[in-house]
Amino acid sequence: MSLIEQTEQAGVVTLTLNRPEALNALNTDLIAELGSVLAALEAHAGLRGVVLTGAGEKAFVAGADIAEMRDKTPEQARYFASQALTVLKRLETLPVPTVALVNGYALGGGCELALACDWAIATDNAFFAQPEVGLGIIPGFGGTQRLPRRVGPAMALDLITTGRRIDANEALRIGLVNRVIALDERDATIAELTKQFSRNGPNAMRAAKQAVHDGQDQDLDSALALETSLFALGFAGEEQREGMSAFLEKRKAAF
Ligand code: CO8
Repeated sequence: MSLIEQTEQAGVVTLTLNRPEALNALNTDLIAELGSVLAALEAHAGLRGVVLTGAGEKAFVAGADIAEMRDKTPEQARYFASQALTVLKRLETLPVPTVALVNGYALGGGCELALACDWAIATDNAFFAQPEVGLGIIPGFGGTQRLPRRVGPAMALDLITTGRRIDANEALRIGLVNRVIALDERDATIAELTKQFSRNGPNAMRAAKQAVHDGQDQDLDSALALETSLFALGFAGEEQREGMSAFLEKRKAAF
């Protein structure tokens, strides 16, 4: 049975993680299915964006599956983490904007999954935490690296070493999420994102994501040179001509 529901509107795909009996906790099967779904999306030429959310109202993802992890040896834990990290890398490098729509609990691996998306929206019942130290482990799904890059090292270490839960408003204040919405605004928010992503130049969105992501790991001058290359490349295809002509002709661009 599928653990991920997939719907698509105008090239924007919504992936809904659906393992209700464990509050969508990430076990081997769910991680493998996410990997397969992402591999198929990589080959989707008309893809404009991806929204990742959790089924129901209570949880985005309540972490990695603790029952599955408890008896692992260090070698098995390393394998589990490395498989999962490969899937997250796939998500992070999808060439389209990706948004985590965090409904309810995003704990441990759930928070780390949200961090692998380009940005995040929280519903007003969301809670975030990295509670791993309370289980006698550290975050192993990228949390020690992506969380400090998102909120700064001091705030990341506050969350990681206390394991404390923060609500949606605190997540907004520290920059872990970009917006907070009411839980019942979920569908409308996805519809709005779909409208926005589908009216923009698809190649421009891809290039913008590449510039931001690749630039993060470079010094400023190299990163600006990368931006200039990608900016110039944008003038090589039909998209730029159509976008600018549409503006000048006072019509909607047909991308
Ligand atoms: N793993 C396995 N099962 C879980 C998990 C989980 N992370 N979270 C919830 N469940 C299960 C519960 O065991 C329960 O099952 P059952 O009905 O069979 O008893 C069911 O989901 C419902 O949960 P609760 O009854 O506990 O619901 P509550 O409303 O009382 O509490 C909470 C909800 C607060 C979310 C609570 O379930 C909880 O604290 N869950 C664990 C949260 C946690 O510690 N997450 C971090 C896990 S560690 C981690 O993510 C490490 C990531 C690094 C791994 C690297 C490789 C992937």
